[in-house]
Amino acid sequence: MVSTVRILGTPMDYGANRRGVDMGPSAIRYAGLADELEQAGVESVDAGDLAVPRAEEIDLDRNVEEDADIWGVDNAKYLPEIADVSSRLADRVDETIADGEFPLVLGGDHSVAIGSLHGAAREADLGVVWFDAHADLNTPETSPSGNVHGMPLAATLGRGSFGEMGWAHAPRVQEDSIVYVGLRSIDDRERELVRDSEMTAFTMADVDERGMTSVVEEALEIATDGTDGVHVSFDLDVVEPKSAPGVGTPVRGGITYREAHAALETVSERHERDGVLRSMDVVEVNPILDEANETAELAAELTASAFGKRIL
Ligand code: 4U7
Ligand code: MN
Ligand code: MN
Ligand code: MN
Repeated sequence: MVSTVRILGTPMDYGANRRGVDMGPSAIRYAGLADELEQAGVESVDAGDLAVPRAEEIDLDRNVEEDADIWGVDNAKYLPEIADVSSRLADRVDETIADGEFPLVLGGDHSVAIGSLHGAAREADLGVVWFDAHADLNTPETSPSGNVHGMPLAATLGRGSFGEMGWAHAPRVQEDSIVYVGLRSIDDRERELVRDSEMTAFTMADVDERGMTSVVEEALEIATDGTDGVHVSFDLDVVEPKSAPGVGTPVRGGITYREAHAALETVSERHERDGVLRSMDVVEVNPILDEANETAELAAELTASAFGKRIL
């Protein structure tokens, strides 16, 4: 059983290349998240949304070169805004855990994970299971897009120029406790970074070969080894775009609707045995690109599976 789940909406889209992902938290709530959690037998409280200034309200004339002056970094769009939101989110996550509740962060683009991980790893050595089509390991130095949602794991690990950024780097997250599930779209320079890292990567080919349950069981073995708890980060683009069309960066060949449920049911089974789950985020839902809020509904259902909802 999970303690009371505290919903932390984080309507941030600075990290993504498409507007609309800032409406993710509303869409997931509208899709019935609270009911789904109730059906899972879990109590939840909604802490509302973190204040994220609208992109239209910030100075659009301010360009990347000015950011570079502030941070000594170019090629990381909206970095000062992301730093501000991340620090505030990290405080909320840390507070939630200190209050004995479970932080469920609703994104927003995947840059929200920088704050979730930072907060969850303040008082604990943290393992991570990262469900994603993408590796999200670019640094500003390697990123082909400059979009920070492709960089959160590099930020957490303090790689490249993130090493100087205390709001990003979370030293109690160790590389060898991070596990990917569902990878299938990796940039050329990023591929080397993943290969040379101590992270474990279960690609779609591994899911094909071994089946989702076995992959997630092993992912949890690795992420719990030598840590105090596990953060699950679920990027909806890990799912096949036919079942999850409302994402900014869809990639064919993803996990099926059923595999997605099996993955999170496996997480909840493990959690029921030994309480490994510490925090979670559900990210990249973009209702503007969705069909009839289907992706947000899936996000709500999957969250319930993670917290113990069963068919029978
Ligand atoms: B997501 C990309 F170049 N790798 O860095 C990049 F392909 O959070 C995509 O996983 C990143 O959705 C996708 O911009 C970020 C690109
Ligand atoms: Mn991602
Ligand atoms: Mn992704
Ligand atoms: Mn995406």
